Amino acid sequence: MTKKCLGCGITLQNVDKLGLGYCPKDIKEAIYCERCFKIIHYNKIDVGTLPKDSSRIISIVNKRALYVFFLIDFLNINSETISKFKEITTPKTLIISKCDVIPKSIKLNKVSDYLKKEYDIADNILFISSKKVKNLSSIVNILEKEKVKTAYIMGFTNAGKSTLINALYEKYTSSKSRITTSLIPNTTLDFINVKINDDLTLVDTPGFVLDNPLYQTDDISLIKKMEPKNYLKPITYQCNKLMYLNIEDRIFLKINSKSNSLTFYLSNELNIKKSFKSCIKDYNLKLEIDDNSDIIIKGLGFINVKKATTIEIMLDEPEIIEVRKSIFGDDKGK
Ligand SMILES: Nc1nc2c(ncn2[C@@H]2O[C@H](COP(=O)(O)OP(=O)(O)OP(=O)(O)O)[C@@H](O)[C@H]2O)c(=O)[nH]1
Ligand SMILES: [Mg+2]
Repeated sequence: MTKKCLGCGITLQNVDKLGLGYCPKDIKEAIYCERCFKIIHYNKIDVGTLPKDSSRIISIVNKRALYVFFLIDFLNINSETISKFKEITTPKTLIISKCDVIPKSIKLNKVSDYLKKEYDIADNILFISSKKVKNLSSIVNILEKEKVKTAYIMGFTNAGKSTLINALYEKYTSSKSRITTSLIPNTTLDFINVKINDDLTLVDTPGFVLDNPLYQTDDISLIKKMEPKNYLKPITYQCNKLMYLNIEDRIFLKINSKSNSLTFYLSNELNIKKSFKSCIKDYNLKLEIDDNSDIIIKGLGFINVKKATTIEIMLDEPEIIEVRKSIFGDDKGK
């Protein structure tokens, strides 16, 4: 009989030391694989994860699930994450996770209206924080209303799916659930059923991977910086003449615009430098921006640009950039 790891859902094995699911103990006694043990205790891994076949996960869920909660964290709202949400054909709710990092001045109902309109979403949208245990009961209210006994929790890696399941488990059973959570991409490796009570089972699922080289890196220190830990403190740069901004010496912007302002909604830990002299020669992307638009950097966040202008950008992965009408509408959602 096979036994699965409590932390990541992978089948445990004690044959292949370098393979997923390896545990040095007798499998009968084991609870976690070695990879989960290392993530939990040392926050590190040395076993690569499987490339995630997102169409397989979606087709399984579309066949099996009666209800899906799809998590997207506030800084990761973009066409790629929303289009995955739309591939789910069962009844579903979009959950904007980690709302504890959204600045208080932003009106969530306005963001919700914007998402419905701009991304053409007809489903429920909830804002939750598993860390601060905010709004979690609304998830259960939906399940009770819809009379659903099993719900799948889906989304991109690091959206907070496993943290949400652990938080709900704790809230409803007063004991700890022990699914492994971490910033390491693809912490959860397979489906995990978590019985909350006789009427409710939640199913954790492996996260999708953004088509973003910043995420497909072994450089966990960059991923740690990308992840906001507290309220975002948006930084505004007033632009009156040719100005250059660069994020972490990886993304370079050239802004040639008078009386414009750019506000960065990124993790506070990312380093942004401003200068009036370019430190690079060429730019590989030229964006024509309309009044009050957001430049999205997939996986990182976005930059709100007040006035129409042309912005040149240099980065190794131009495909992670997209432009949308400001998520705050005309009044910054305030
Ligand atoms: N600020 C904040 N951070 C959160 C919240 N929920 C999860 N996180 C953090 O986000 C990171 C990823 O959380 P996980 O629950 O492992 O994410 P996941 O979606 O299960 O990721 P995969 O298993 O890789 O698909 C962890 O560092 C969590 O502590 C939240 O509500 N607020
Ligand atoms: Mg997980």
